[in-house]
Amino acid sequence: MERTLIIAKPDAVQRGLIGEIVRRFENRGLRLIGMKFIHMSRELASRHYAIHEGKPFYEALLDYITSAPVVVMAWEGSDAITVARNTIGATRPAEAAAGTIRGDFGMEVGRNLVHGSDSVENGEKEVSLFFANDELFAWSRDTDRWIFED
Ligand code: DAT
Ligand code: MG
Repeated sequence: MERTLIIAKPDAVQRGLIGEIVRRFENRGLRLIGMKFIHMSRELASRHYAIHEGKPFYEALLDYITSAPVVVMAWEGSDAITVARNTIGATRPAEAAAGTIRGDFGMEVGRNLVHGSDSVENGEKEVSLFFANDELFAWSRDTDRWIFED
């Protein structure tokens, strides 16, 4: 099972899209293992986006992600990284396919609504950056055998 960190970013929260975003991952079949409502500090945001440090959009990205509360979630599933990235859509909403979150609700890259981890390694790292072990739950759903083959 892979793990991915999903963030409903400030614009998603402000626009009342928390439920819509959660619904899409639930519908897909991913299993929620952690969730909280936080207002990210600049320190935490800079750790989360460390790989983008020095890029022209870096400061604006930190301003945006720290501008208002967000919902951080950890989701688990087979191929969770790929499944979540495909559910979210391309980084630039203008290029995101219809049917994806960004393709259905977004217009601009600096307001692209959702974060999803981009690799198995980063999924593990990002989940542990935002969640303590006792904030994550290993549980099985009664529907798991109808969603996962093994
Ligand atoms: P993603 O969020 O799809 O994983 P990323 O990791 O490349 O994309 O970048 C992180 C965020 O930074 C992205 O969601 C929006 C912002 N961003 C990326 N490229 C940008 C650019 N060229 N101009 C402005 N913002 C950008
Ligand atoms: Mg990324």
